[in-house]
Amino acid sequence: MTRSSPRPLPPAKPGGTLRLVLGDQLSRSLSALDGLDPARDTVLMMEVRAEATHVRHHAQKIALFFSAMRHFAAALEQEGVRVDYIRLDDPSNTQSFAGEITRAVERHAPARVIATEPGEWRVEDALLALREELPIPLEIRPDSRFFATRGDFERWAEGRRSLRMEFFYREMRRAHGLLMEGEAPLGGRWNFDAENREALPKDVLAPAPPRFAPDAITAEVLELVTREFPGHFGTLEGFGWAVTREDALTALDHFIAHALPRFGDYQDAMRAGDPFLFHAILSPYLNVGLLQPREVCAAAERAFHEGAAPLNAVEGFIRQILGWREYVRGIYWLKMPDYAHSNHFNATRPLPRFFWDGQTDLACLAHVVEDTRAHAYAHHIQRLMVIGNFALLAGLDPAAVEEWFLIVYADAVEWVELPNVHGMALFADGGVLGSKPYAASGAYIDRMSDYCASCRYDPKVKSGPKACPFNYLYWDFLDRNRDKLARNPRLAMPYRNLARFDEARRHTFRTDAARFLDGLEPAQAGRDW
Ligand code: FAD
Ligand code: DLZ
Ligand code: SF4
Repeated sequence: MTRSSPRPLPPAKPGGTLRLVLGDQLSRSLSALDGLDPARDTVLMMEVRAEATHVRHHAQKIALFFSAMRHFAAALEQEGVRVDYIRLDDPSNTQSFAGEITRAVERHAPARVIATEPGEWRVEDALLALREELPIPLEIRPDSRFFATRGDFERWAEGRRSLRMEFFYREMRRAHGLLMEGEAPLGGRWNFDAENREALPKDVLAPAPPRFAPDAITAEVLELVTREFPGHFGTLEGFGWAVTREDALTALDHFIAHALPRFGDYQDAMRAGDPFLFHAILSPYLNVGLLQPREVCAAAERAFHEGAAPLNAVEGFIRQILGWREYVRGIYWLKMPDYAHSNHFNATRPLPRFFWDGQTDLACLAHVVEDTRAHAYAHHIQRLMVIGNFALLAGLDPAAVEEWFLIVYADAVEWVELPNVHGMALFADGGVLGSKPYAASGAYIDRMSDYCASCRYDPKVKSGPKACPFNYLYWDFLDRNRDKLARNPRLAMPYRNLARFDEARRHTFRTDAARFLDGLEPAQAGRDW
């Protein structure tokens, strides 16, 4: 089979179609595979250094992509499909998509090339440039795995002053008939978020997430990644991601049976040393294509109708996929490439070193960086309200923060990472995606986690050496961005509270914040971790 015997594939019969499958397109239903003729066509899959190193991805992320790609190629071959699988260590590999597609066109002399829209603007730009160079047509098909096409989102967005997720989500519920009773939302409400904000009591234990022991293909990939990408962030120890569709389906069943029933209640909770809680841990599988959003939402809806999970959990979960996931993709393609360059707060501070080594005495940040290093995973509130919130309050450079998020999470593909970081966490887009920044003081983290119990800082103290840095950073953030935020009706309450502090108090916040921020050691560019 392709991945275990890297012999060159004999050229295809001339006149067939070369079909591209990229690393995040591992779905048998991929539009590039529609109409595949096994007798004449060749599927091209490429492990290339350019993709593995354009940012220095977490080692588990590279291993997940490569192993899932190799398993997908093997499954296609078992079906009798010709797969030209270019391995990273193939001596003739040019190590870029453009180089490998050009070589494959020379080798197989196809009549045309068919691709599916890539998940990143950068890759699509390169494909469009290559199309100008190739001697044969290159067709790029819409990605039909999403509920909404890029065109559907554009039509929804057209003429709207405000592009809020909630309204898009309602349209999607109607269009796809999920959790609907005729024209009305099931249970009489579109959104059960108000019931989904409980802190996690000590005695509530979360189910252990399923882990999948590496098989021979994965073991070979783990060796390759160890050898070829030393110094990338993160550990490969305990690698347990599903890399086949069968195992990804097992992970889905596990979530539906064991975690979904309490997903809603504890969606925002955090616990030291346990990043998984009642979360799905399905985003890497959805994003590489092993699972389809439609089947995941259908499984959750079925659990509700069978009485296995309550509506607040099921609606909350479906909203993440049918709502947020589709919505951020729509925003990404609507606004790129300019979107990535906005910087609403003119934030320029370099990334602190502790983002890589976790060495900080802010316990919440140390825990989330460690979870991230160990698992290439952290759940939504850890990303948004700990790391993202800190980056927002500290005025970190959005481009540096975005690169970090793209590197460290196994599920990070730019169409989903960028809007979440740039728009949701950093408000660097000035409010395209969110109606207000998710800025919060230490009180929020204290309420939703057990991190503060082991921290040298006190979330109840507002200034001085014992104060939780999130507290003075929060007030200083509001104070210094008054001109950009004070008129936002959703921030009326915090600005009223800020107004109650006299100038001396505000000065203390300012000086505490400056002292803290000046003391942050910046990460060294190009350093190995
Ligand atoms: P659950 O919490 O169980 O949610 C279920 C599913 O809903 C997820 O698998 C995911 O597919 C989807 N989902 C939930 N929230 C979002 C969201 N905001 N946007 C898009 N889909 C969502 N998600 C990624 O897939 N890749 C990223 O690179 C990524 N970066 C993020 C960066 C920041 C700063 C923030 C705040 C969020 C980011 N997210 C990203 C969204 C979300 O945090 C992850 O999808 C989620 O943590 C994945 O874990 P899970 O599968 O256990 O999700
Ligand atoms: C993330 C990733 C990595 C690490 N390596 C590859 C690769 O070698 N070959 C490939 O086809 N895809 C890879 N990917 C995923 C691509 O970067 C992905 O296709 C883009 O992020 C989306 O356009
Ligand atoms: Fe984080 Fe502040 Fe709590 Fe420490 S006290 S864990 S810094 S929120």
